[in-house]
Order: sequence, then C-alpha cells, then structure tokens
Amino acid sequence: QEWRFVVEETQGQVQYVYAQEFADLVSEKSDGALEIDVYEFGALGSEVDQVEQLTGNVVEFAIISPGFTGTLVPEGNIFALQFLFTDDQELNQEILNDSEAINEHLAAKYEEQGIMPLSFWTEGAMQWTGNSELRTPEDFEGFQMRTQESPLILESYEAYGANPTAMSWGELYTGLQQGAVEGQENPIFFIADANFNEVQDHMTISNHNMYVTMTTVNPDFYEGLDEATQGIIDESIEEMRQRGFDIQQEQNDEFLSQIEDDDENPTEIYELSEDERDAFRELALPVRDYYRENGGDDAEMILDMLEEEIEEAGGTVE
Ligand code: 6CS
Repeated sequence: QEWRFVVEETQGQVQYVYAQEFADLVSEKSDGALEIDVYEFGALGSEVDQVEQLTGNVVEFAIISPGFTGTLVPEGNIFALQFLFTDDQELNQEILNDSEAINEHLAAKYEEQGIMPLSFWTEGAMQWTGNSELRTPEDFEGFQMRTQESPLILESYEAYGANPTAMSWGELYTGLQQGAVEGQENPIFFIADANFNEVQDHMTISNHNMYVTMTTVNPDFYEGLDEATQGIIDESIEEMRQRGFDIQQEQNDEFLSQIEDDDENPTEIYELSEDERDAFRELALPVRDYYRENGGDDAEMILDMLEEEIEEAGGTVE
C-alpha cells in the first residue's frame, strides 16, 4: 500500500519535514504495512493544482493552506484576517487545536468540497518584505504586494491602499527580482529558505498575522479505510501537533540570523512598535465585516464563535 502526500514546500522546509515525520509515524505504527510517499512542491504543479489533486483523489494526503482555497471554500478566508489571533503563537496553536468554530464548522465547509482537514496548524508569525520600507499604511499606498489566491488576502492589503496581486510562490523570486511585484508576506523561515531576502532590501517584523495551514485527506479515501487504519492516521496527526509547532519554531528562530548575517545581500530589519501596529490594526478591523458579509453562508457564525474562543483563551479581539 503506497499513498501519496503532496506539500506546498520543498525538502527541508516545515511542511516537508512535517509530512516526512508523519509518514514515518504511520509506517512505524503499521509495522511497515502503510507507506506514504511525500511529494515536494513543484513535483505535481502549483498550490492550486494540488488542491484539485486532493479533491480528485490523485493524492490521498495534502498540506493545503487556506490561502489557496479562497474561492472554493469562502469561509476559509477567515485566516486572512490580520490581527485577529493573539501575538502568542503557542496560544494560537492551542486555539487552532481546540476551536469548535474551526475544527467542526469550518472543517464541515471543507468537507463539502472534498477536502477533509485533520488538523489546522501554524507555520509561525508572518512578516513583510519589500524593496522599500514598510512601516506605515502610507508606505503601502500603491505598493505591488504579492499574496496567495484568497480574495480576502487581497481585500486586506487593499485596505492599506496596496495593489495586491495573487501568484504561486513558484514564481515569486523571479517576480520580486524583475519587479512584477515589490513585496510579500511569509514566516521568516520561508523568506530565508526561498531566498526572498536576496531580492528584497527591507524586512518588517510586523507579526500582522500567523501563517495557517491544514493537513488534509481525501474524504472518500479516509472513509473507505478500516477503523484500525483510521486510528493509526488519527494518532499520528495528534502526535504531529506538537512536532509541527516545534519544527516551525526552530526554523523561524534559526533562519532570522541567516537573514541578519547575509552580508552579500543586506536586508534592513525593522520591528514595528505597538503604536505602529495599531495603525494597521485599525484598518484591518473593518475587513472582518467584509468577511462576515462575503465569506460564505456560515462566515458570520464561524467568526463570531472564533472571536469568543479567542477571548476565552485569554486574547482580546477588540
Ligand atoms: O507564500 C506561499 O505561498 C508559501 N508560503 C509558505 C510558508 N508555505 C507554502 C506557500 O505556498
């Protein structure tokens, strides 16, 4: 039995390391009977192609970031809302683990579209890079920002006055180098490992949002498995929750110094103050209403419930 697991990142990057460890756990627990082959990004197409491969059962497992399902599952745009979660990534991961809004109601929306999320997890806080300084909303005026495909990510940057364009990360290095786009957002490990700092002069520690992704299976495939096999998959998913968090934390810590120490391609790193973040937060807040109205039938219910859960967990949601 060999199953396929496609990820949106390349060897060594967080999603790939996660998928490989998950495959090893499943193999161990089944005494080698269940084998999973991990396909790195690029092997099977773009991130959006990979969504279709999962729904079409060309692959059994996929790591899918909600940023690439924005039109298929509009409720999934919730993760594009900036300054919604807390600044404590560990707490954010606990919220992702326990949230009924996400694991029941949002997951049901994905299942209707042939995607069964088994866990939602963070790859760390996102930062901005640009070929100019990004410190105030004014700096975003007319700025050509690259984003993932989600309509609400575009909306969020339009709220800052930017001119966002969606593209696959496979085209992003060249896009930044040739000036098709001027900046982008990602966790630090990814900025460094994809070498975006080579073609960007500035990085802003903005922590404006966290990167959320999902470990998913094709629902027909999963439901067709016997209980013991489902149990092995579920157990492995549970064990990977903490591992996933640790993998991203190690990489995000480690790669910051790689950007700082790259003398050949110097990047000016600037950390926003709380006041500076507030200027963005204020412009980001109305986007929540846009989501409630345009995020699909259950958007309002899901966001209201998630806001309550964040508050119960000790966060503030304004
Ligand atoms: O920026 C992107 O689109 C990519 N970023 C990460 C952290 N993972 C994969 C994704 O496609």
